[in-house]
Amino acid sequence: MPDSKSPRFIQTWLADVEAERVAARNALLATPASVAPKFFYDRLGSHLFEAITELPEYYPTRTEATIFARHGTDMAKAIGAGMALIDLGAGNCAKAARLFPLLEPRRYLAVDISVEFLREALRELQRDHPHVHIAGLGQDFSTKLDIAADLLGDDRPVFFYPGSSIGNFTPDEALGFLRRVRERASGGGLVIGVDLVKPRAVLEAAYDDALGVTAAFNLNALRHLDAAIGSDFESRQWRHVAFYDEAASRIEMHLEARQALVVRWPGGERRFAAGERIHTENSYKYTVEGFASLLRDAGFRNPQAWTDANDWFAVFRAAA
Ligand code: AVI
Repeated sequence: MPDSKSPRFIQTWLADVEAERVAARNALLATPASVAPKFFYDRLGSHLFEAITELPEYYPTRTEATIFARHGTDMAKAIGAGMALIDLGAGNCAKAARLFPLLEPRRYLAVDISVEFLREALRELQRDHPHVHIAGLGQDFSTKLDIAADLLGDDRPVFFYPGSSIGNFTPDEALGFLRRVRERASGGGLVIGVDLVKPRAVLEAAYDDALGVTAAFNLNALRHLDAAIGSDFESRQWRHVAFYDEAASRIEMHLEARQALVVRWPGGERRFAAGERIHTENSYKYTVEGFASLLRDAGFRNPQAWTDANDWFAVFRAAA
C-alpha cells in the first residue's frame, strides 16, 4: 500500500536565467524579430490563458472536454487499466483527475516546468485517491524527458498530453518530441489532444476574439519580456495580429508596431518601422490522417482518433 498522505515532489530543471536573457535579446534583434511563446505564461498570462479557454470563440478546450466525456469509456478500454499515467504540462491536474475513475491509474506522475505549480493540486488529488502513487516532477519536458525509473515502478507508462499544445511546436519539433515520448513509453502508449484543420473564419475568430482577451494575452508577453530582460516596451504602441496561413496549416500570432519606435534594454536597442511585426506564436492544425502518420513516423503503433461532431478536434491514442 503506498504512503497515501504525501505525494513526492522532484525538481530536475533550473532555468539558466542569463542564457535565457541572451536568447530573448537575440530573438528581438533578428529579422523578423520574435518573442518565444513561453513569455506568454507569467502569472497574469496564465490567468489570461484560462480566460481564453472560457471564450465562446476558443473552441479547443471545450471541444476536447466533450470528446473525453463522450468517448472516455472507449478510450479507457483501448488503453487498459492499471497504468502509470504521465501528465505532461499537468498544471492544475484537472483534466487527468477527471479521467481517474475511467483510467484507474496505479501511478500518476504530473510533469510541469515547476513543481510549485503542482503542489496544491497533487495534495488534493492524493487525498481523493489515497491508493494511487502520486508524484510531481519539475522539468522542461519540451526539450528533454528524464524520468527516473522508480517514479514509474513496473507499471505500463501511458503519456497524457491534452490541450493541443503539440500544435505550438513546428512539425519537425513535434516529431522529435513524439520520438522522445515514444522511447520512454515502451509497452504503454500516448493519449494526446490535437486541433484539426477547419474553416478559416472559425480559426481566426478563436485567436482574435471580440473581447480582446487573446490580444491582451499576446501583448502581455511584452510586459513579461520587460521584466525578464529590462526592455522598455509600451503595450499601447503594439497591435495584436492573428491569421491562418493555410499553406503552412497554422495560425500565426504577431505584434505589430503602430508607429515607428525604438525599444531599448541594457546594452542594446531595436528600431521598428511602423507596421513591422514581432512573431510570437504558431499554432499548427492537423488533419486526422496527417497526425496519425506523424505518430507512426515517431514509432507509435495503431493510432486511433476520437473526434467531435464537427471534426474540429481529435484525441488520439497510440501504442508504444
Ligand atoms: C497552449 N496552446 C495550445 C494555445 C493554442 O491554441 O495554440 C495557446 C494560445 N494562443 C492563443 N490562444 C491560445
